Amino acid sequence: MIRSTLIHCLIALLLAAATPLYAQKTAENAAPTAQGYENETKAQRDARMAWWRDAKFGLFIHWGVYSVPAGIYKGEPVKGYAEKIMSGAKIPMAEYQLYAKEFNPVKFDANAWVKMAKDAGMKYIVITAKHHDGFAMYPTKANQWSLVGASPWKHDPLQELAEACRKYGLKLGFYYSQAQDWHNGGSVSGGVENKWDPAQHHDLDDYIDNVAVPQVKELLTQYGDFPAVLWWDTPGSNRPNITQPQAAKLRKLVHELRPDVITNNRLGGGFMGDTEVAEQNIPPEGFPGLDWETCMTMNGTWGYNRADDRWKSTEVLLRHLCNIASKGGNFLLNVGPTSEGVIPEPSIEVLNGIGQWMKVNGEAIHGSRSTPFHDPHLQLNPKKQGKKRFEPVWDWRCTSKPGMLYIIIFDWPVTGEFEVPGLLSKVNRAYLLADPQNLKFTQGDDRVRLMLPKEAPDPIASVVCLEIADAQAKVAPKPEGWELPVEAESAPGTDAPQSRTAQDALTPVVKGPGRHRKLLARIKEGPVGLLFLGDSITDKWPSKGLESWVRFAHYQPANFGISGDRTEHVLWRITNGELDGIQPKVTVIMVGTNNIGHFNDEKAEWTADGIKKIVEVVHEKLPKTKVLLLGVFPRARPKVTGKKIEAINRIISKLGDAEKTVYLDIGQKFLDTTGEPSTEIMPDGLHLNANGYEIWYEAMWPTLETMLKE
Ligand code: FHN
Repeated sequence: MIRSTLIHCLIALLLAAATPLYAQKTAENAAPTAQGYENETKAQRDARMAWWRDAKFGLFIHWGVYSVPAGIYKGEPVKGYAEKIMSGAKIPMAEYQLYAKEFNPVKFDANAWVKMAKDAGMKYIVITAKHHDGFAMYPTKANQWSLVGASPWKHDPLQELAEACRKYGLKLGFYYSQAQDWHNGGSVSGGVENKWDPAQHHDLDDYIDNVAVPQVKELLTQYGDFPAVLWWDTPGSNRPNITQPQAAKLRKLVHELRPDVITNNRLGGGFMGDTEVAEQNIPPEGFPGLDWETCMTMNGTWGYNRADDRWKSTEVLLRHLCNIASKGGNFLLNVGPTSEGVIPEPSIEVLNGIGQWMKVNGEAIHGSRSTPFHDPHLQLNPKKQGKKRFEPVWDWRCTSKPGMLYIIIFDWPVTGEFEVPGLLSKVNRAYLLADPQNLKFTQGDDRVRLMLPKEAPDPIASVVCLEIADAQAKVAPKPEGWELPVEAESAPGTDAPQSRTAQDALTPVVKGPGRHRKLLARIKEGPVGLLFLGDSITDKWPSKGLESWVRFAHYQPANFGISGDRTEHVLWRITNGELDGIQPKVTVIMVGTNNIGHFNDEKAEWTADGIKKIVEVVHEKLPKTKVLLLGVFPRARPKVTGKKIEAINRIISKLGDAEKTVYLDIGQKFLDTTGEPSTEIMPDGLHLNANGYEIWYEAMWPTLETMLKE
């Protein structure tokens, strides 16, 4: 009793002391926090995104002075991506600068590069204007660490590429490493302070104001209608670097100078951007409802590495293209040119191969939208433990356009008969993209049976067009009990967890010391669209192996549940600014259980009061969020009577105002027929097991989904 009274006094003091501070912070943040596109209507956004959505296939180019060492330092191969050799080998700045003197790409031919991309069926190019080594691949006025300032090659390849792109009808985008900059005072891998050369020690704010801001301004204003895309990178992968106000300065530039530019979700500071990025992987279901892109290397590196010959085949990359398109995404496929300006031959061969296929079958990719079918074409490999248990099945994929389905068949049937299951729309006509003659087919029992020629028109992938009677295909519903695997299909090592799956986002990051700080860093890494705030109830759930969490993935979820936290702790954390700067659309609050458990003598009013304060502070700190407040759950260990929980929930239910706070009591679902907490789903009397979480999900998802979609 005395203890809880003391705690409440302490909270009151903390709140009183902290109020002016966070009020002031909120005011400071107000201007840069503006998303810029918040007033954009759906029609405006659709118009702005139209070319990108139709493009489907683009070329990523990682090119810079790192192509001089090309993965080798002092005669030894350096582990990791070749473009990051400076940090990989901790090369001092003065020494690294010498590479610039050798960077003389006399064989660079912008027209040839763009034509190569066009012939491959690519519709846009994104090139590194500045990577983490800070070297500007264009003549910047911000400093001398650029092509013109430090290399013998006084060119502006961005300008030359822009002209070539206009000539060949492609869009040009710029990659800009806005937070990491190992030369100019930006952050470095492993943390802002983790620099390896005293010459690197500058202030991050100074770097943002005097390098990043002027350079981004140059990039946005010096290239006419380009860039069409601004591709941010590494806002802080598990390391706190760019802050919300710093990121806001860059976001503001884009908004003011080129609001039409498409940006990805990697700026940091809680800014969502326009497109989701999946790096080196293909999410099982894509990001339904969102614009997304998989970027991928052709071998094991982005920048040129002379020793890397792990080239993926045309077949593999073409299947990726079809697979990504079938999930509604874009494929940004990378090349790493040499310091002479030559794109490695194996890359060219693959692009030629894909280009030949696209000439015949490009219609199935360009302008297409995702498959209407539910099957993600993945199979479980029971022998594999942990990650990547699911493997893609290379049987077929589907893309769509109004009134048309494109069935892309990888595994051509020897029988000549191919079945498309689950199609309810009437098929009017079937034909191959490679041959417009009508194909015979029958339709019935929710499926279409196609009679195909014995020989596949293409050894890798052949496309059958189905003209259907409905603009949007009608398909059979998801089978009962069907669950989507959470693992991505392929995810070779990357230091970039920004493309977070639900599993990534909801799994507690680390155990042991510093866990809370790291968890927070991960949340701040953003963007966060859906925040769960709680105690062990949220902290523990991912360890239950729930594959259904992927259902949240589309909403950029983050989990800030800390085992053992009581309402006081949660309140203390958020009052003291831990969540400042993130802008979830919805915050789900699940607290209170620990208060009723640990302090059985705590009055219901007190617990309710703590929860009420949490809701208030969340609204104050995260002004754009809506709150889904779940009623306190019942518990059997130690036993807390239903009456007390009812009393708390009766009070907090009044917080629901249907506008910014929705209150939902789902506690009844966790009781057995006698009204006691069910040991079936709460074996320890306190925490839900996998079934319990499914019940929890079913009970709260309809409300949460409505709030997310509002
Ligand atoms: O560290 C970089 C890496 O070098 C490369 O640029 C990729 C491309 O997506 N992005 C970063 C890692 O996420």
